[in-house]
Amino acid sequence: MIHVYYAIRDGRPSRWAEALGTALADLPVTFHADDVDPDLVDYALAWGAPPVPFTAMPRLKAVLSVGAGVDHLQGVEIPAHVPILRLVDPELTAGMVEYVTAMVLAHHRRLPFFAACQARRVWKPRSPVLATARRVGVMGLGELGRACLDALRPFRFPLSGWSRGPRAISGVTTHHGPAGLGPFLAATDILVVLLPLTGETRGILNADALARLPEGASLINVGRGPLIDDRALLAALDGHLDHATLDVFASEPLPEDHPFWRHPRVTVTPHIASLTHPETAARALAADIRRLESGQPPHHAIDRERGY
Ligand code: NDP
Ligand code: OXD
Repeated sequence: MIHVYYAIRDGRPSRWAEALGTALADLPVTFHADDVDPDLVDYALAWGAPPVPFTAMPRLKAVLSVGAGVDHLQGVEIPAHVPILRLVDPELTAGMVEYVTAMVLAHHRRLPFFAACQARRVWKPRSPVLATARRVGVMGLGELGRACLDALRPFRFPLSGWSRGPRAISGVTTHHGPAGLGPFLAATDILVVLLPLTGETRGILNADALARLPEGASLINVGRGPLIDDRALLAALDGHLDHATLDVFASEPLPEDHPFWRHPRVTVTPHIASLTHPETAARALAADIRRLESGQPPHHAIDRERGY
């Protein structure tokens, strides 16, 4: 028997039980939501600190993040031999592509500016910048960043990207590492932030980095809130930056008194850029469970040294 434990304090265990039951229908699987015997657990679904410590599960074969990011497990003790698997699901990718494409086009066509004009009943036509002159840069060239670049290609924006190591992507100017960051930012009019939150990326968009963005640039953060220094961003929005669309925040829910809520150059969405659907995510996670059960390495284990 394979024992899967829903090690998440809230959420919808019954949806996951059904979805995993379907995805692993040919295997003998028992799903536990509450009152699990830690001695039994083979696989734990995780989002944040678990109700029962992972270190108390002697048979644990993997911790499976129900999201693409694994920063929610920072500080959670997980034995070194237990792999941490993250979610790579075509539907999660599709959701992110929809959001990023919608927001890049909204920034390109200055929809936040026209919405502000409408609120004041002001008729202020502005000639749109040609797409071929609007440089879009994506920070993070992983599963999600690359898919967003693919979706943006038909609009004819000059595209660029930045990653940790070198990446070659057809039709995209790529930069990497600390040395590549300044030149990348300096040539970006619409910045899409799709980095994971790690020790290296926390606060990466500080005042110096934001100052590299050209006059009138805007940014869309769908990675994680602490990638950006909030105060530096607010200062930049009162200066050379045109707009920020923020889906993720250092503290979620965004506190009621946070200046982002009322800032005229900020659009807030409540961490909905792409949501996990248990029905499709279970298929993706089940694929790695199968691999582990048949003695093969999983496809989506993170590198614990790098943190993503
Ligand atoms: P991946 O792990 O596939 O890709 C991560 C990318 O970031 C890689 O290109 C990697 O570089 C780059 N990177 C990591 N560290 C650094 C660094 N120090 N310097 C430069 N580049 C770096 O992640 P995904 O694309 O699947 O997901 C990205 C993030 O999106 C998630 O971690 C999560 O935080 C966020 N997310 C947000 C959602 C939302 O609803 N807002 C939904 C889903 C995810 P390299 O290629 O060299 O390894
Ligand atoms: C994720 C998220 O990481 O929902 O999947 O943010």
